[in-house]
Amino acid sequence: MRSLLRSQHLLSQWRQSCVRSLPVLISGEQPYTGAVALQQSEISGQRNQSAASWGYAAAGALIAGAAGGHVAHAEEAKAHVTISEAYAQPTELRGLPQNIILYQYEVCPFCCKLKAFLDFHKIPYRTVEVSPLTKKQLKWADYKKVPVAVLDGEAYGDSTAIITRLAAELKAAERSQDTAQHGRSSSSFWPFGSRKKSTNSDMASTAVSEDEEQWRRWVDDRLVRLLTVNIYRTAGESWQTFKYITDSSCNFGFLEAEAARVVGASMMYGISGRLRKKYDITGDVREELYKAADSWTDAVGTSRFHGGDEPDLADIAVFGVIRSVTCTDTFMDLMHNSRISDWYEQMMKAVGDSSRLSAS
Ligand SMILES: N[C@@H](CCC(=O)N[C@@H](CS)C(=O)NCC(=O)O)C(=O)O
Repeated sequence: MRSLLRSQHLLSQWRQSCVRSLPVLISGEQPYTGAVALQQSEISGQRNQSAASWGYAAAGALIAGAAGGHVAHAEEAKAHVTISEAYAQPTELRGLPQNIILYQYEVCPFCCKLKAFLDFHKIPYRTVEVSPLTKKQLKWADYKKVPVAVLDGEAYGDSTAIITRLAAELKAAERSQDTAQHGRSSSSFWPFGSRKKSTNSDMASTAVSEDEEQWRRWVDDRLVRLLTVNIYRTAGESWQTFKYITDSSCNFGFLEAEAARVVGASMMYGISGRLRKKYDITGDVREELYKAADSWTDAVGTSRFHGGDEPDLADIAVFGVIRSVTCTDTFMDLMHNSRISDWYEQMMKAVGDSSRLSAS
């Protein structure tokens, strides 16, 4: 199987996914029913996602400063973005949202983690690409990090908390459907249209065990950080990362993109040592990443997924953040030098095509 993953076909598939990702602008549906009237051009329907990470915002702010940009936030009242405890089951369920708008950076690992969840469950969503320079798309909100998910008009922040909420909603909806359909086959249930998996396996995939939660924490506390220090490890890799970041966003003009590459890549390379210290990553960062990937592979064991026959939330989290760096040397090295590639390939197949809505 590993040799299959390393075949030319898959390598070229990964590479192709790196050049297919520029934004497609879509319909003018209003994503947020509160204070914001969003411009059509801000809603994007990108079908593909991949690549890099956190330095995005830091560099964006720096470039805005370097270019003399001034981020002016209006004084008007901000709409509240709810940040729940990341792993706590929501106390109140509102029903599966029919309209999901994701405010995101295309390549942010936390956003990619959330998109992996939505893609796997075939939950349709639209995206709004946030400008790291001005954050103007989030000026209505009292929380400025991405992702922010607007679920039927209510705004939520923190990728893990949003996934926890949606997984609980999904489970509750499936349970009530099972009850309603008692005595009949429930395999046709899916509130969002075409569905490729059966209800029972989906319920299993949203069950939360202690082990699953531990690995989800590991993704946020360790894996994302390891990926971050790796994609800025050398000057060349830092440049590669920023090139992908700017190519993936519709919010960089030509000069801004050039400035972001030069300033952002140098800055992130310059502070990569400090980041390692801050994240307590000692030793060779690539080796540490391979070790982390192998420890995950060991946790998956002989099953197809950590969740067994179906991915669980830990599988989805690990997959989502790794997919965010698809276009980097870090990704290719990771696939070649750790034992994670078989699992990753299974995840690619399980998640399938994106459920992001394209132009209507
Ligand atoms: N715990 C949050 C972390 C989100 C986060 O740090 N996002 C970064 C982008 S990768 C961000 O928005 N940083 C602040 C900024 O851009 O100003 C989550 O899981 O959603």
